[in-house]
Amino acid sequence: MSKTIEKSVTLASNSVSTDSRRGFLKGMFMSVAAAGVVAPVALKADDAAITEEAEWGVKLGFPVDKYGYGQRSPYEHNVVRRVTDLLSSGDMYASVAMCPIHELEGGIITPNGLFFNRSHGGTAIIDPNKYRLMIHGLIEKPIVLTLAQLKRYPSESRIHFIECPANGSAEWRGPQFNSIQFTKGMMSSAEWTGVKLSVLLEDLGVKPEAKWVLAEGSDNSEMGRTIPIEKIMDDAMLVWGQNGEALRPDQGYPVRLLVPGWEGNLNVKWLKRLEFGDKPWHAKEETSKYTMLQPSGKAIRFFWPMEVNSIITSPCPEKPWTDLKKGDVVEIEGLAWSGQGTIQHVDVSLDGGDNWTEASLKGLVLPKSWTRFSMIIKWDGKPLVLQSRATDDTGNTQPTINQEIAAVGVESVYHRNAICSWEVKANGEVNNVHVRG
Ligand SMILES: Nc1nc2c(c(=O)[nH]1)N[C@H]1C(S)=C(S)[C@@H](COP(=O)(O)O)O[C@H]1N2
Ligand SMILES: [Mo]
Repeated sequence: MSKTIEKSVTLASNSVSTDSRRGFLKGMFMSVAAAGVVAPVALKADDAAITEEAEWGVKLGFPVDKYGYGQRSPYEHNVVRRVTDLLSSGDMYASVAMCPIHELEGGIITPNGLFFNRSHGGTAIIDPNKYRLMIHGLIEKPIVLTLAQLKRYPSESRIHFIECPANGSAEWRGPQFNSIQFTKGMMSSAEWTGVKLSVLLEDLGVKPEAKWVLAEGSDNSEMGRTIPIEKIMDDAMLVWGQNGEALRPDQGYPVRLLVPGWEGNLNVKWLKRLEFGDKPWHAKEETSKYTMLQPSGKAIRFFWPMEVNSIITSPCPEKPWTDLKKGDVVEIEGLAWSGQGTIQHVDVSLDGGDNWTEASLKGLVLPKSWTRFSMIIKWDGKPLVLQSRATDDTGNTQPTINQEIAAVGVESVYHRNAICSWEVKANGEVNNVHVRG
């Protein structure tokens, strides 16, 4: 069966037609430069950037005490979280502001102001002096902690992503948004600081019958999630630090639960209490949502870890190659992640999945973390279909769209981790497409 290319239907510049892949890819440039250096741009001697007349060079700048809390350059105003009506429940209190993952300047940390925000009842603003956390149920020493008491436990810092399992949920039946932010922006990553629950619970004592933990938020939605005790004791944390400062209100200030690698919704923000029990609670959300409906008509009810996944962040629909000239050397960059382990390798295809080359991993490679990958190519100006395919150290690899649909159908909202494709046109435009077949 020959493969076909489906175009996205929303935010796309033009048609929704289906091209034949064979004609589309004819004559594609396939050789990959082993290494390359982007040619320097020739500067003119009178370039404004290097003359004394530059306005910022002839007068004093801001005094050092202008901002007690520093601001980014006003020229970066376009780098913002974005919302779409199509993915909210009718208002902006139960909605999601998506992270511009293509605008992050390298590395695996999301600046706090750009961290995606998925909330069900708005952002609660909590007075840290009035904050209390109750830990009760099947606990030897049930307790109500102040923030100061909680912070007295030995802390540690860990880098983990949080991803809403609905990330990419609009794409099950075909490409929807011609945008990386709206297809993959329901995730972000931070260095979190807090106490491991295993450390805290050593002090409080968990009764042997305890099998499940109910985590409940104190926001308007009172979001409650139940989590098996094994995960709580393995690597779950109560965190108050986000990239070196207090959690942002959007992320659950002053304390949230961090459940590394598992569904975003389990990372309960504005945490009010943890109750230990011997069976799962039947929180409303849990029975009605966060399940995976399969082709058989049966749903998988508990499905927690986020699977191995990846996305090319440059180029992408918002970051096209329209300024490139034929023969330019260019870096293809992206993020890979797995909630089940550590990224082992990422392969990149320029031809819609027929041929693959291993990309290099850049910087830190950590478990349950974003991992940046890179491949440098010389682009000959011919159309490409770019794909990335990540594999983690549990041996799991991203499925093709067809493989994923064969396994779980298209009725699910959650846990879509099929290989993504960007079509690069000869003029450098980049479109979200689905390669089928
Ligand atoms: N108390 C509370 N916790 C919550 C939520 C919420 O609405 N209320 N939303 C959940 C969902 S669905 C996700 S995906 C993550 C999003 O985390 P973030 O907003 O810090 O990105 O928080 C989870 N924790
Ligand atoms: Mo979510």
